[in-house]
Amino acid sequence: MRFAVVVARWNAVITDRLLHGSLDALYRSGAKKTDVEIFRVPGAWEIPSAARKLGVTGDFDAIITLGVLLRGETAHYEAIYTEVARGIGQSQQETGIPHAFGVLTCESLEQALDRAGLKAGNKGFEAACVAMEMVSLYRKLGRSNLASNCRSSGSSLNAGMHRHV
Ligand code: DLZ
Repeated sequence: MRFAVVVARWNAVITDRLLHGSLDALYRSGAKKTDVEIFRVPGAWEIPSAARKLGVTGDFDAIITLGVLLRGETAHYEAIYTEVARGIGQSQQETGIPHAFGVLTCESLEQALDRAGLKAGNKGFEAACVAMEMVSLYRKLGRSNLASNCRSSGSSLNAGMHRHV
């Protein structure tokens, strides 16, 4: 599995921790350093366009997006958040490559720290786990789609239904 991690520099004290969590999850699960590439962008706003650029290269099986938006300190917080979330989702749909959403939206720096490894787990770690799970699922679906195509050209009309992956 090959992963791109897109990480915002804004609020780096938090995003560095998220990145650390993501790398921890990937390496513990057997990823090699050469399987993971890190791409830094100025802020969360830039994540979707970078993710899409990376997605269309076809070089990666999944993209992990990491950033932090702090409500109290971010002008037009709702507008930025909505656009970032929409853009990441759109990139995922358009490229067909799973994008794990690790962009925190927090009320305060303290809350963000909690979610970046202090008290409430590390959302970067969780995003990386989601990315690995989705790559694995896509691979299974890819195989089972082929299998069901073959079956449906045979006798059973229901081939491929009730599959559990
Ligand atoms: C401008 C801005 C603000 C106010 N707040 C945040 C934030 O909380 N988190 C974040 O990742 N980025 C923030 N930015 C920067 C924008 O995402 C973007 O990088 C700049 O507006 C330049 O396009």
